[in-house]
Amino acid sequence: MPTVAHPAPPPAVRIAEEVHAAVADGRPVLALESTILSHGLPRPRNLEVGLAAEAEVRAAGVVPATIGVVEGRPVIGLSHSELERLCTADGVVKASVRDLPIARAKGLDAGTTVAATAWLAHRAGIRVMSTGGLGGVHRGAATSFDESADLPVLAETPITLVSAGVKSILDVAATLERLETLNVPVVGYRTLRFPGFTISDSGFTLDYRVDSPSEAAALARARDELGQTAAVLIANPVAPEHQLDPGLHDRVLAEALAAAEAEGVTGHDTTPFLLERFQRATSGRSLEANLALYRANVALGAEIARALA
Ligand code: PSU
Ligand code: MN
Repeated sequence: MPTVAHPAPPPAVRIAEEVHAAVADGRPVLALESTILSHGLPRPRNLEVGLAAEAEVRAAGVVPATIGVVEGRPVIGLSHSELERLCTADGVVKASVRDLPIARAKGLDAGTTVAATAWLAHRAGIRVMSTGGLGGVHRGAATSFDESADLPVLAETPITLVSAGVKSILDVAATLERLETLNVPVVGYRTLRFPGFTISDSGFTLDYRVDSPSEAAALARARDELGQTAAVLIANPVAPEHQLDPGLHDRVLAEALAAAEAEGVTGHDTTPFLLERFQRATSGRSLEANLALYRANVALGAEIARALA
C-alpha cells in the first residue's frame, strides 16, 4: 500500500516516546491542537477538555498526541504537566507556522494553531488530526487580507483533518472558494450541508460526502495513491441537539463583529476575541456547542486513525 512520505522530524522537535513508538509500529495516532486550549476556551475548562479529549482517544485504542510548544521546543505528545502549563501559565502565545522560529529563538510557550499543529504532526508521521472549527478567510479580507495560515498549510500538508467546517465568524463562502483554489478536498460527514461550527448547517452545500470512518480513510488513501499533498477535510456537523440556536448565533455574531471593529481588534487576536465574545453573549451556550462539536470531532478522528492504521 502506498504511503505518504513524511519528512524527517526537524531537530528542534521532541516526540513523546509513546507517540514515536506508535508511529513506528503503524499503530493509530491522533494529533490534537493546543490553541483551542490556550486561546479558544476559558480556564479551567480548557485543561479539563484537553485531558478528556486525550482520555477519549485512548479509550478508542488510539494514541493521542496533543501538540504545543514548551520553552520554544515543539512537542508532539505533551505530557500532563506540559498540557497543564499551556492551559494555565501566563504569557502563552498563539503560534502558527511562522511563529515557531520566533517561539524557539525566544524560548516561548505556545499553543499551536491548526496550521502549526498539522505542519508538526505531518513531520512526526501522524496522519489524522481533529480540531473544533478550522480557520479561514475573515470577513472583510478583501481589504484586510486576513486569511488564516490554516488554509495554505493544509494545501501542502497531506493529513486528514476533522473539523466542524470553518468557524462561523469567518466569510464561509470565501473560505470554501479558497479551499477549492488550494486543491483541498472537502467532504461532509454523513451530510452534504457544510457545517457552520457551533451551528449544524452553514447554509452552504458540498458536492460529496463520506458516511463512515473507512470511507474517510479510503479518501485519504486515494489522495496518497495520486501522490497529492494537500490535506483532506472531513466536515463533521455538530449534532442538531447540541447546536447553538441559529437565530441567537446570527444576532450575537453581528454584535461580536461590530465590537471587534469598534475596538480595533485585528490579526491573530481576532479569532480569540470573537470566540470569547460569543461565549459571554450566549451565557456559555456557544461554549457548550463548541465543546460538543470538539468531542465529536475527536471521536471521529480517532475512528479514522484506526481505519487508516
Ligand atoms: N477551533 C476552535 N477554537 C479555536 C481554534 C479552532 O474551536 O480556538 C483556533 C485554531 O487553532 C485555529 C485558529 O487554527 O483558531 C485560527 O486562528 P486564525 O484565524 O488567527 O488563523
Ligand atoms: Mn489571521
